[in-house]
Amino acid sequence: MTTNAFADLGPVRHAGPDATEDLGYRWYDKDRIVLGKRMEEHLRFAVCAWHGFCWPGSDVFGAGTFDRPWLAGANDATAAAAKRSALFDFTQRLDVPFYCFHDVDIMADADGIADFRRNFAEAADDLERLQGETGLRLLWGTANLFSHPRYMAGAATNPDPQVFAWAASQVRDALEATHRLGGANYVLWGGREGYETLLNTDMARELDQLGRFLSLVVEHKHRIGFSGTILIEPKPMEPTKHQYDRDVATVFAFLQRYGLDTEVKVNIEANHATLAGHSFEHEIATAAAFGIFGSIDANRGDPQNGWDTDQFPNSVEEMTLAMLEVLRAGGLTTGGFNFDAKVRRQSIDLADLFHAHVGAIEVVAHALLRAAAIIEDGRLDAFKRERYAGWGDAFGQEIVPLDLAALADLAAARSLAPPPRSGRQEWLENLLNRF
Ligand code: XLS
Ligand code: CA
Ligand code: CA
Repeated sequence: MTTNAFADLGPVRHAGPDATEDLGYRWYDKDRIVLGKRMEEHLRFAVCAWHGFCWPGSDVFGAGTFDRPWLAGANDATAAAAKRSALFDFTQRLDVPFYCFHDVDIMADADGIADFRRNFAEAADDLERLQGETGLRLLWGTANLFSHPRYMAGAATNPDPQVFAWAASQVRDALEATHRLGGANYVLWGGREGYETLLNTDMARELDQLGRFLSLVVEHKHRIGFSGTILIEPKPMEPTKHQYDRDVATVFAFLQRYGLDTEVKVNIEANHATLAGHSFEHEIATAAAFGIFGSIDANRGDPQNGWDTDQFPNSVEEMTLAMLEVLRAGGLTTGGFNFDAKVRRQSIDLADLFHAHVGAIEVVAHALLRAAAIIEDGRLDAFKRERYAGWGDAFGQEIVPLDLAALADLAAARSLAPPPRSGRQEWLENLLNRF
């Protein structure tokens, strides 16, 4: 599967630590065994259809700056087919195993429901053909329930039940296509599932609608026999001011309330974590603690900007902290590292798309090697274990069955005076920096 667009860009391959070419991997060596598993299986990299292949480089002040051959002309069937080919060709040239899409990314868009469904079905058939030709796999599919004006007041949470039904139509088709294409996961991101002002919003009703919608999706997943994971992607704001899926902890409470906490996991995006005032690794650790860690959207925000800049990850240090939590969570199962990131508006060359992805793949691979080395070294984890060791000794065991009054009496009877102990954060940070 090749298009002329990329000419002599790639294929990108592992070229060893002393490689001189820009488009070669120094760290990412897909067959290298790390902690007993091939790097490719640890990381399960995916290219997303939307940022690199649909976004034309526009912003709120200006038109698109990218002159992409597959964006030429109207959004018709021919342009959509060219875009799908380019996506597969690019992903193959990067030697990455997976891709991800929203329904509208890969099809000729249409306003009417019958045309929309027909165009999507045609596009899904073509994806099946492309997967067969290239061996590329689908990490996840999703439906875009936020761009069309009908969704301006939400999809599942819309005050108008007709919009709720429209969203059901899109999700039914996208979920069934994901199943047919052998997708490993299905994602729901609630971009418009939130509100701007309580003056026009019945929050309790909207949350119930969202809970019902998600239950319907889970029910349908079982009805069609889809064995992939349903993932919710938390984000606190943008486009709506308050989004119901604000962060991992909020999503977990929501899942529990609607009885879905064993059915649905989370897709954690780095920049969404930081927008919520958390670190990326905090969100991964929270999901692991609740047993709902699913997948990763790898990107970064801008420390001086308060919005979703979706830049490619470029800090090995930050990624190492996240990777440690991924490994501690037992690693990825159905999930992967999807690059939900876009090049800057001035990066207009097709080569820039390659540099962005290659750099990000290298950062994640390098972080994996560092995190694995930290785990193999063992000192960091040993310190943590030792910190809680009291719970395993005689006193710790003795208090496990006691009620509050018995505990209080015991503390008084033994005149407990626990000695303060250092948390040794600076020593731990120094230890980390040695890797
Ligand atoms: C937007 C989200 C979106 C989801 C999929 O901020 O990141 O792209 O990943 O709908
Ligand atoms: Ca995302
Ligand atoms: Ca984003």
